[in-house]
Amino acid sequence: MTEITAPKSPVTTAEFTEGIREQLKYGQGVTPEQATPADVYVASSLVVRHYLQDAWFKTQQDMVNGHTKAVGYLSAEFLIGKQLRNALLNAGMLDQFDEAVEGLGFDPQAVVDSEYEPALGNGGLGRLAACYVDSLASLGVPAFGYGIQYRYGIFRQEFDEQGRQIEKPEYWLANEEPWGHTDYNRSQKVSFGGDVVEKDGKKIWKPAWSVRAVPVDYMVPGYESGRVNTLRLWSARSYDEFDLLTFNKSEYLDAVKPKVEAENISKILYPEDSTPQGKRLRLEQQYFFVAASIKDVIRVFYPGQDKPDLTTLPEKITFQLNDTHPVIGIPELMRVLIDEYGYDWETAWDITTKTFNYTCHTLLPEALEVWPANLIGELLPRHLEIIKEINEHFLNELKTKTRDKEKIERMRIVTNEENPKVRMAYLATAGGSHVNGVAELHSQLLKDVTLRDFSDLYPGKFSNVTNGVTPRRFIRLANPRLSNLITEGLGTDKWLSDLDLLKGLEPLAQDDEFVKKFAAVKQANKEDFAAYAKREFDFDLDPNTMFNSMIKRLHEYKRQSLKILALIAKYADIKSGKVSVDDVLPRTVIFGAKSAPGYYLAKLTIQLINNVARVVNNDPDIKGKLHVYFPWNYNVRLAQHLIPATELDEQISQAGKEASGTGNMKFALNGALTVGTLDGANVEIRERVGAENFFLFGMTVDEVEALYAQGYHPAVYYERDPRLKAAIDLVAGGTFSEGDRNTYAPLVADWLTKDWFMTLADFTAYCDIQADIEALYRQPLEWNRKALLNVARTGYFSSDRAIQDYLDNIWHTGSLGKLA
Ligand code: B1N
Repeated sequence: MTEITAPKSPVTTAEFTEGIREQLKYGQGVTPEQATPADVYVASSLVVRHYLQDAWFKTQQDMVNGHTKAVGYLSAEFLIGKQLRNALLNAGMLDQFDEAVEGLGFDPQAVVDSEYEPALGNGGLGRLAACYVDSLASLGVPAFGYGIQYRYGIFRQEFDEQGRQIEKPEYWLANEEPWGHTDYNRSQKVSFGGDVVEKDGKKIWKPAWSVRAVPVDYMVPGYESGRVNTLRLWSARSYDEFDLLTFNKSEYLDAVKPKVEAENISKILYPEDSTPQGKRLRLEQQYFFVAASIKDVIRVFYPGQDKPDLTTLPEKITFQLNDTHPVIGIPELMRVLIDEYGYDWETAWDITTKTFNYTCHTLLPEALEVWPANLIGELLPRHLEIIKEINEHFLNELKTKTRDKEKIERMRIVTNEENPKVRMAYLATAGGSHVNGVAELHSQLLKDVTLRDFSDLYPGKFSNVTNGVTPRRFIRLANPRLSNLITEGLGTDKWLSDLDLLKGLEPLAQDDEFVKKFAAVKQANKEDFAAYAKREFDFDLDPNTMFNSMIKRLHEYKRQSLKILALIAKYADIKSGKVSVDDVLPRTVIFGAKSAPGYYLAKLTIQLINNVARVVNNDPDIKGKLHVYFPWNYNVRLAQHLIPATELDEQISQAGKEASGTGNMKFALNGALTVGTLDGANVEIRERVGAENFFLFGMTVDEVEALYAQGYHPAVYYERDPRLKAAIDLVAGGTFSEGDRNTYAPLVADWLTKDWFMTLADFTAYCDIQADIEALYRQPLEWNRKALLNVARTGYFSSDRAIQDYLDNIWHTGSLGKLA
C-alpha cells in the first residue's frame, strides 16, 4: 500500500503563483494576460485542491485503517456557500493566495467574487449541515457528508414592479465549477419500482428501472487540523443514453425520455422549508441519495469483499439522519442486510438500530413527514414490506412495555386506516439509537409533546444538542475587523478553534477604550454594508442610523408580520402627529426572506413589506428617520455582509415554534443585540449573555398554550391597542397598495380572524420594548458594552461545541488527530 504522508505545508507564494500559471495554461487554456478574474478563480481553486490532495488521501486512509468510527451525515441539503475563501482560510493559504493573485495583476476580491454560490439548501437546516461538516473536519473527525448535487438550487428571488416575489431558476452550474470532482468510477446503481417475488422462502425485489448515482466530491478542509473530509453529493444520470428500439422508429423525443426522467431526480431542490412536500419525486430523491450512500459506505469500509462481516458496521460508521428526509435509509439498510447479504431479521435490526440516529428540526406536528403507504409501495415495494414488518415487530415490543392499548395504537409507524400512512419520524425513533432536538426548549417539547409516547417508553433515547455555527465563516471571514479586534483583545487567535476563549473579552467590556474600538468596528462594517447595498441593489442606506435586521425564511410562525405591523404603527404615529418626527430614533430596517412559491400568505407579506418600503422611504414627512430595505435573493453571501453590520437582530417567532434558529447565534457573535421571544435557542442565548443584555418580550410557551385553551380572538387586540388598529387600518385602507383595498384583504382577514401564531396578542409588548431599545441606543457606549458582552458570552454556540456534544453523547467516537 502506498504510504501517504502528511501534506506539504505551508505552500509558498511562489508555489501558489506557479500553480495558478500552470492551471491557467493547461486547464483554462489562457495566458495570464488573457485571463479574467473568473479564470483566476477557477485556477486558484484547483491549486487549493491540488495542495489538499495528500491530506485528503491520508484522512481517508486513516479513516479506513484506523479504529475511529466515522460519521455519515445524511442530509437532503448542504447550504455550503462560497468555497474559495473558506478553503484558503482553513488550509492556511489566505496570504499566499492574496500575494500570488496580486502578483499576477489581479484584485483578490474580484477573483473571489467570481465564484457563484452553491445554494443547495433552503435555510437553517441546510446551513447547519454545512457548519457541521466544517467542524467535523476541524476537529479531525473522519466524516462524510452525504447529499444531493441538485442541478438547480433554491430559486433566485426577484421582485416585480408590484413588489411580489418572482422565482427564477438557479442554474448554479452554468459556469465551470472547480470544487466538485465528479467520480464516475465510483458510481452506484439505485433502483425503483417493480415488484417482489418469493423464491425458496426468500424475497427478491425485481425493480422496474434504475438510475446511476454519480458521486461529486467536495473536499472539506478542517481549520488548522490538516484533515480533509469529503462531502459527497450524488448526481443522477441515466443508464440508457438512448432507447435504440424507440429511436429506430425515429421517435427521437420518446427515446430520450427515460434519460430525462432519470436525471430529473437530482434536478431541483424542493423550495419548502419547515414543511414536508409529500411528492413522489421528493421520495425518489430521498431514496436515491440514501441508497447510494449506504452502498458507498460498504464499498469504502469493506473494499473488495464479497462477504463482508457487516455486523461490524456500527463500529465503522454512525449515520446521522438530518430530519426525516433520509429516514428511508432505515428500511434500506435492513433490505441490504437481509436480501443482499443474507442476515436474519434480528441481526439486521441490531446492526441497523446501532447505526442510525435521528435529529428532529421542527415542533409543528403537521410538519413531520408522513408518506402514503401506497406511494412507497409503488416506488419501493420491498421497502414497504420491510416497514410493515418493522411496524409489527415494534408493536409487539411495545406490548411488553405497556398495557396502554391506546398508546400503542398512537405509536404505530404504519397507521391503521383505509389508506395507511408511514410516519417517518416514528420510523426514525424506533429504528435508531438516539433522537435529539436542536435546542434545550425544543428537545424538551419533543419529549413532552411531539414524541411524548416514545419518550415515556424509551426515555434513554432522547437528548438535546443545541445547534451551533462555524466561527470560521461567520466571524473570521464575514467580519475580519471584529476578528482582529478579538485577537488583539485576547492576545491570541486560538479562539477560532476554541470559541469559549471569547470569555476572555468580558473584562474588556469595562474598558471604555476597548468598547470604543468595538463600536468603531461596527460603524466601519455598517459603512461597508451601505456601499455593498449600493453596488448590489442600488439602495441608499444611511450608516448613521440604527441597522436593524430580520433575515430568515418567510413563515407565519416567524412573524415578519409583527415586525412590519410595528413599523407601520410607528409610521402612522408620525403621520398623525402623535409622535414628532424630530423625536424619532433614525432606524434602517433590513429584511431578507424567501417564501415557498406556493405559500400564499407568505408571498403577500413579502409584497406588503416591499410596498411599505416604497411608501415610507419616499414620504417627506418621515425626514429619513425610518427606512425599510428588502434586498432580494437573501443567501449566504448576503448574510456574511449583513450580519457584521447589524446592531439589532429580530428573533420574534411565537414561543414554541422555532426549533432553534441559528441566525440568532451568528448575530450575537457579531455583536448585535437581540430583540426576541423565549423560543428556540433564544432562551439559551439570553441565559448566557444575561437578561440585561437581551430585549425579551412576548408570551411564553405556557402562556401561548393557555390562550389557545381559553379561545383566541385576535380582533380583541385590534380593538384594544390603538397603535395596532391604526396599523392594520392603513394596510386595509390601501395606503400600501395605491388605494386598492383588496390587495392585502386576505392578510388583514387572517390577522383579524385567525392569526394562528398570535401576532396580534404579542404586538403591544413588542411595541413597548422598542422604548427600551431606543433609550439604550441613545447611549452608544452602553449599547456597545452590552453588544461586546454578547460576543464574549456566546462562544458556546460554536458548531465545534455542538459536534463535540454529538461525539460525546450520540456518536461515541472522536478525532483521528491532527495532521502536521
Ligand atoms: O432547522 C434549523 C433550526 O435552527 C430552525 O429553527 C428550523 O426551523 C430549521 C423541511 C425543514 N426545521 N425544519 C426544516 C427544512 C427543509 C424541509 O424541506 C423542513 N428546517 C428547520 C436547524 O436546526
